[in-house]
Amino acid sequence: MRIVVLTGAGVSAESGVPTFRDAGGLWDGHDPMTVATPEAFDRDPTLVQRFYDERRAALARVQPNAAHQALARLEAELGGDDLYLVTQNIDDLHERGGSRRVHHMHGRLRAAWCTACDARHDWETTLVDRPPCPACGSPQLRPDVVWFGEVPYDMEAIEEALWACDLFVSIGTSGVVYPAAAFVHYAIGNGRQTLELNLDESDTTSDFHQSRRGPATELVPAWVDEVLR
Ligand code: BJW
Repeated sequence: MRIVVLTGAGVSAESGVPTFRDAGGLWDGHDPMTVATPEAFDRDPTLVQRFYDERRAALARVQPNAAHQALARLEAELGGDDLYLVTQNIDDLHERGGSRRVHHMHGRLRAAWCTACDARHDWETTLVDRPPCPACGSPQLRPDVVWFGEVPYDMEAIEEALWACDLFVSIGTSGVVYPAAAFVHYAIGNGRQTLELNLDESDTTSDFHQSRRGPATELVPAWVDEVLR
């Protein structure tokens, strides 16, 4: 069976990474447009770099949880070709949980992109101090993440995987942000089965064939057990 899994902030919530839109989340009471658009970056690069520098530093204080580990077990037992794992998350908890192939459609916190020469680099430290690009020396590095109005990564490959799969599973995402929110419609339009695993109802819950409510650390290992039984 070929499976496409889409994860969102909810899969990392129990590791201590804040979600965006839940109470107490990164954007609770804040306008995302002040930090998550190219216009915000042009207007106030220091504010935006600090926001991402702090989140990058915070990665050192969190660990993958049972949901990340269960998805790594699914990949190992199904075989890499039968699981396509795409995440909207910019953290690296899937990789640290053991997943080998992770498609980061909204980019990665631990990567920097040089807007002068277009090179991308793994990046562990800060960007607010305008370090030189290791490739061209220009101090024009930004976080390698996808902001509103930018095109997410790997879209062609994701659509191919959705077309070729038997089952699409969405885990811990509010279904508010496109194009990820439309994956369920794309999968259903192609006649695929769909399942949602989420703590609360999402904007797209009613579109799935089946939806289960609960924390990812319980729902995901239980679902993986079912698939591998
Ligand atoms: C748990 C849990 C637990 C909690 N267990 N569950 C009008 C209509 C339609 C679209 C548009 C429109 N106007 C503009 C657009 C497009 C726009 C968009 O979607 N806007 C909407 C706001 C309307 N999208 C874009 O601009 C995208 N680009 C684009 O469309 O390009 C065009 C194009 C596409 C395709 C091909 C060619 C061209 C880009 C979107 C980029 C989003 N970037 C961000 C920031 C990334 C960097 C960063 O991290 O700072 O990505 S926004 C933010 O939202 C982040 C997330 O990945 C994304 C989704 O958030 P997520 O993961 O769903 O988190 P939450 O907090 O919303 O939800 C958490 C969920 O977990 C909840 O449901 C909880 O219940 C659950 N949960 N604890 C299980 N323990």
